[in-house]
Amino acid sequence: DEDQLHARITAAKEALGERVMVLGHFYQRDEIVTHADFLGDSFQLARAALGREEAEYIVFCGVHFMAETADVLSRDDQAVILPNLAAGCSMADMADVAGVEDCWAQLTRVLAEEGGSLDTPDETGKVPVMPITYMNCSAALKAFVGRHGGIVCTSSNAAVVLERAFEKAHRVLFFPDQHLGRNTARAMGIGLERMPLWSPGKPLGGNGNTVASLEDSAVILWHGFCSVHKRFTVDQISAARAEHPDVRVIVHPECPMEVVDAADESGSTDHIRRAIESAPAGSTFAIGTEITMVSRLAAEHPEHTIFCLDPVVCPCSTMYRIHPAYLAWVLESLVAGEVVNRITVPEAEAADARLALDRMLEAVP
Ligand code: CIZ
Ligand code: SF4
Repeated sequence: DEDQLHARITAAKEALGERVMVLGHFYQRDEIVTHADFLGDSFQLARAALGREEAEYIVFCGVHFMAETADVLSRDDQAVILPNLAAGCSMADMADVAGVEDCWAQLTRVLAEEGGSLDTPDETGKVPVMPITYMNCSAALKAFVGRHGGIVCTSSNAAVVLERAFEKAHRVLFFPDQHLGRNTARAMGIGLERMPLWSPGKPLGGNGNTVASLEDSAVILWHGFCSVHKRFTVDQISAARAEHPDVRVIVHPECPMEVVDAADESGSTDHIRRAIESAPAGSTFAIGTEITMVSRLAAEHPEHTIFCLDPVVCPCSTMYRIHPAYLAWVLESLVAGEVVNRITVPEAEAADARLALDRMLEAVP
């Protein structure tokens, strides 16, 4: 049962001591978070993976792309372990290398008619297109971005990364999350008419693929989305305001544009956490992000009223797959000298992915 699992995890962690570091994402369940040496968003966790030199094992309680990123950034002799290999991310799965290569090839053909190549600077010194990927994607895609001069971003630094990109590129191809791309670009003053949507497998300019030419575009948006954040609606915000006139509505930028518009502010999970921690006691918050995190914030801050915008509780199903039984199993295996569920990114791919991650860390130190 739950108490037994808690005791087993605690004992295994104690036996391993400094040799193991357990990382927990904000969306992980409380029974996991209580064992985390470090809790954070994907960006903070990527950096935490760099931080603990004596750790031989990094047990990543989050989803697959996050564990891959930790492997890319950590030393070769540090093993990154994902307690349940079935913990993926449906948004990350919406962009694969074959699809993005195909997009790149089609855009190259469009450009070839105008003469040039996508990642070769023109007479202005800028490249026609720079690929930008949200952290929520496979290491293979980060490698694609690295090879083509692009940058990784997270929801806490997307604006800074896009600014940096436009210093060196006329336009960007942004994947996998259309909403983060659209919300960030719009906040920079880029008009919707300059943000065509790329639907993989669809012909240029047809069937939902609104990219007709490069000419008028600034941000080409990949069609991907987060199934959790896509559920939030403007009606939910109206209902929250009707019931709590003083409510402060904060949503994650993975939410649709009209939801971000109707909210008081939008920001990363860490932004949400800090906004709540710095508010005067007695504040009321309606939050548009994953329920597990919202419930934890509500429990940690009894001085405020905090609730999730979506009344139908819907956790991220893949984050939820990190059950304490898996954490107990991987830790006990380590105690027994066996490394299970190790996530390894091939070195050539890791080297290219690191280029794209390093450009982010350089833009946002
Ligand atoms: O939706 C996610 O998976 C988020 C917010 C990840 C992260 O921590 O940036
Ligand atoms: Fe992926 Fe959305 Fe879950 Fe985050 S909350 S891991 S983007 S499905």
